[in-house]
Amino acid sequence: MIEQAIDTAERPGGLARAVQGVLGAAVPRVEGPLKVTGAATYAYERAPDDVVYAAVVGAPVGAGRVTRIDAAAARALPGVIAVIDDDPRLPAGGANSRAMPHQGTDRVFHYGQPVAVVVAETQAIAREAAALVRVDAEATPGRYDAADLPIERRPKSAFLAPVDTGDLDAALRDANVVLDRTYTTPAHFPAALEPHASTIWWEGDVLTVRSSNQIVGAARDTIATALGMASDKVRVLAPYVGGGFGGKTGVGPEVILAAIAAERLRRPVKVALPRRDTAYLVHHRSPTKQRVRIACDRDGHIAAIAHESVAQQNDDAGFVEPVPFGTIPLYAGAARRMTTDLVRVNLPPTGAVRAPGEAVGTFATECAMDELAEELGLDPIELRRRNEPAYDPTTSRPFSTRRLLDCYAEGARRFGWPARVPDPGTTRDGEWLIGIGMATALRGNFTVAAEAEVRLDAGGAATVSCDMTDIGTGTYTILAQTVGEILGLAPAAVTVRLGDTDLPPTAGSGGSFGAGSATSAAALACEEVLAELARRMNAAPEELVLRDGMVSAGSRTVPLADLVRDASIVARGRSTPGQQAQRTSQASHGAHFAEVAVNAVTGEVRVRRMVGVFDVGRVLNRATATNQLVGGMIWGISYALGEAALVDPRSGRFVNPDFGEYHVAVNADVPRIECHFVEEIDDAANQTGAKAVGELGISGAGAAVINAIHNATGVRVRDVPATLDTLL
Ligand code: MCN
Ligand code: MOS
Repeated sequence: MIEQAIDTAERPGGLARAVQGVLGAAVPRVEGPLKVTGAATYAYERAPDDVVYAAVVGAPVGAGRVTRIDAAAARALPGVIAVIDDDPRLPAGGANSRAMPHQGTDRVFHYGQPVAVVVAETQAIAREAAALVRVDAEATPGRYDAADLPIERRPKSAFLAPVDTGDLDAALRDANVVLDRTYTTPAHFPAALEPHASTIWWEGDVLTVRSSNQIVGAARDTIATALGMASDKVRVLAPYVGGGFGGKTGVGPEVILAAIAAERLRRPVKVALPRRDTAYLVHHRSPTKQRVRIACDRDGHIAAIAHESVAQQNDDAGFVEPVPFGTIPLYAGAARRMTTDLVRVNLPPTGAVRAPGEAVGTFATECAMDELAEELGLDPIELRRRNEPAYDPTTSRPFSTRRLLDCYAEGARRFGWPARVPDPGTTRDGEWLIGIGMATALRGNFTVAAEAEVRLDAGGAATVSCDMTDIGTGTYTILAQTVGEILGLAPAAVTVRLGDTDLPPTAGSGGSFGAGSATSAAALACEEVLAELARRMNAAPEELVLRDGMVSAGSRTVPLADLVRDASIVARGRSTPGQQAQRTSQASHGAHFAEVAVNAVTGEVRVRRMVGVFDVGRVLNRATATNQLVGGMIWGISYALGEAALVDPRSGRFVNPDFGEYHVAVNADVPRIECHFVEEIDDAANQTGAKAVGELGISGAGAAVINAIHNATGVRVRDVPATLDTLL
């Protein structure tokens, strides 16, 4: 195995000498034909013999105690096989992890918390029977409305250490200009299109869970802990995932319930959450309240920046939305305070959803920068340029790569920013007020450990395997490209195996570290393959040139297939963050530009066009990266104008837990969106030099839309979504 910490600032030789131009190209998804012909089987699609179906029964109150469960009517329904409400491993749903057992307590943490599971011959019968289970509960007053609740200061969080440097109070006191604004964002559902679904079966004491999940290794460990098993007795499969957006990073309680049912009945069990159940059994993004204070001189040079926020969590879960994450490395200013406090509520857990921290945090910072620019009479881009730091303004670490100024310049040129009329409400098109706005995008780049195996078999066929998932992101394709690039093969000649805990471990699809880490491990495995090929060629690895299935060294050229005719080559690579990787400040960057039209009569907002320019290190695949970033920009439109998960403060129930009333942007809301790159390979990031992409597009995108609304109307929207009533 080739193991390399990311310290060397040296690209693997094979990648450095790559000649094919396969990596980076807009290669169409290699698994695309399987998906459009239905041959790619998702978690719920295979029906093992003898399969039965599970449905979850939830608590009918938001806080209190379950006093009695009467399943007689459910059991009497033809087709019902079992109602299980007595297993000590039943998950608690809300407390700690959603999968962990409630440990004998009858306490209700949140509405819809699982209390029983119904198993039946069909899905329809299981769901009907679940509705027939009578759950009696004693309700106690619930904490549902954050406005009335105490604030826990700076709770411990793995994701965000509070920042407090310099003398903030003095800087705020002494500055010529101080902006002090408060912004709010509501709860967001992850809203993946594919249901949270699993097919689960036992073979002896081995449990197999075919599940729609982003991170199979972590899922295996969670399931094993929840059921009191050894991890090596659990196998999790997720070859295809129809979106996750953070909601599939953990294990839902329905997985544990179905595993318990499968064990008791000795039959395979399928379970899929109805859309409305996802509101309670999947985590959501916390609502936030954010106060941003910026102190600067009359030329806009920032002396102090404070981004203080309050998020929500239930009593037991450890996750804290890292709201000011994106502000930490962004703008200059010696005095800095960035914090998240918590309000504890009786609601389902909050968790990572599409760029935790940055998605909603940049909304506040980037709108505040727009407000500050207006107050100073400065162009919003010029204000940002004046505050572009030479090194990380919080940690003082050097940036690995940062092309933010180029993103502004390129975006401004392509969008036509110089034509902007700064006075709001002055550009009209009939009854529509027209405005443009911009905002910065920033998403941290994390280096994580990953392993991959590469095999070359007789005939020259290559296979790359790891437990990474492809959640719509393009993992299959970029791994085929990485291996194809180094071994001189077309991507179609590389088989990619993913989403199986029996394969080499990666950190999965999360935190936008999946692509960089998995491709790095694959590139390192290819190095070992190259070394072996060189031995078989009696040449030095540096001499090899691989192209179109041929291997050359000096004047000799032989088909790759000939070199592996008698013996396959199998190699493993492992990429780990080294000290050097931790010594730089790493992020992906971008600039968003939006044009909106606001109807002066009705307040309706139409986004007319958007342009984004991004710095993501090496672009692994121009098509899939564009697809990711445009998708993120659409999520920006979505939270600026529509998304809000609302809680009934009397019951702790979500008022709008379905796509009928939880409004995500749809085709009719989305204009022409352009995505461009400022490419610079980042050698401190990982071996392929690829930085985060998946969650970058949403960061700042909503702020660009909101800033454009201000330019169109003169109205400052500080509470998203910007609904009609706020604009009239
Ligand atoms: N990519 C690239 N060049 C880079 C980095 C990435 O071309 N320098 C492209 C590749 O196609 C890669 C994709 O972007 O497959 C995403 O890579 P990366 O940024 O590393 O993100 P992950 O692979 O870790 O995927 C997870 C990330 C997260 S955390 C969320 S949330 C999210 C997202 O990706 N959810 C998604 N994108 C999503 N896309 C879809 N369709 N569905 C989701 O649920
Ligand atoms: Mo993404 S919210 O980190 O899965």
